Amino acid sequence: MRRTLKELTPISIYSARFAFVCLIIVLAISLLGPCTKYAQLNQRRLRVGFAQIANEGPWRDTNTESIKTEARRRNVDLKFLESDNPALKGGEQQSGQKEALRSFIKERVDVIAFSPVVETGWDDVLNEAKEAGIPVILSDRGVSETDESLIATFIGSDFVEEGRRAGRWLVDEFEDTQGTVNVIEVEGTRDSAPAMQRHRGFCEILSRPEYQDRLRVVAWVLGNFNYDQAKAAMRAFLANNDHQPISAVFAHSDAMAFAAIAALEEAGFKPGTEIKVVSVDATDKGCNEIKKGRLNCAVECKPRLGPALFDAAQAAAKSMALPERIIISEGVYDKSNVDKCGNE
Ligand code: GYE
Repeated sequence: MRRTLKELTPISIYSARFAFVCLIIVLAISLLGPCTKYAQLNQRRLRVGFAQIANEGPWRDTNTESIKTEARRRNVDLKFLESDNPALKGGEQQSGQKEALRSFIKERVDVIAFSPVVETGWDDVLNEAKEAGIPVILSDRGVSETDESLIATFIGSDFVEEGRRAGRWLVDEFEDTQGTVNVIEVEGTRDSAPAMQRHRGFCEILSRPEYQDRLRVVAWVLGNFNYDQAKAAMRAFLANNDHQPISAVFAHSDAMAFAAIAALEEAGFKPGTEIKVVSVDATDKGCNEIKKGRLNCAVECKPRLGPALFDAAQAAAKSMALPERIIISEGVYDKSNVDKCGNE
């Protein structure tokens, strides 16, 4: 039997009102639900975990400084862990970086960022971060063979284009040279994104039909992005090289170019004049080497990623959509524009 409001006893009026108020509260909570996390985020500091590669030279110094400075500037609670042995090869550093990532997952940071020392073998830990609901940003180096949903975004350079730029500079430099120019490529960490992609871009230019036979890579020297290792490898190559006249060196990083320059000088060559040297990075030290005339060209790879990284981290923490790749625009420096080198 249906009863009108009038017929309801005071008790049942109260319970109907109570039920109504409860309904409103439940509705309000459910509507606010998705926003409360962000409201909390606005009230407390953003927690970001960053797993850095071991410091292998001036590029990494500036990169780390940029990340730490920007975190301080934005009052971000940054947990910064870095591998401590730059002599370790890529694969050997990977387990330490994974441990760092797992500690961030355990601490339930808001966002994880890292610079993967090598390109492959990250899927397990990336899946763990995804299950924990923590977005992951790749900083400076990328990963391959990975489900895109595991990564919020990549921030860094177009390494293939950097390799192409180095190739184009050398091709132009030797435009009027008769015969084939022999080049040594000093390679960064095997299986790392910058080494593989810079190599690919460089070869792409050298093997273009219009440049065929102009330049040829006659030896690959493994420097592991490390000054000491590059110097030892370059010394060993020069000591055993009694048959190939070398006219150019392409080093995948400034630090390895400095090592090659030192080994060439020790062996009695004149880097910069007799042997042209091209590197990637254009760190302040690289720009100075151009001024000194021992380095001929530095393809820029910007290390100051802090501001872009924390813009992305703040957006990722709020589940905002980010582009798959955030690519930093970069230049090429040689003696013609060295005054602009290292300005950013
Ligand atoms: O070019 C090199 C460093 O990952 C882009 O790593 C970075 C590279 C940089 O060792 O100097």
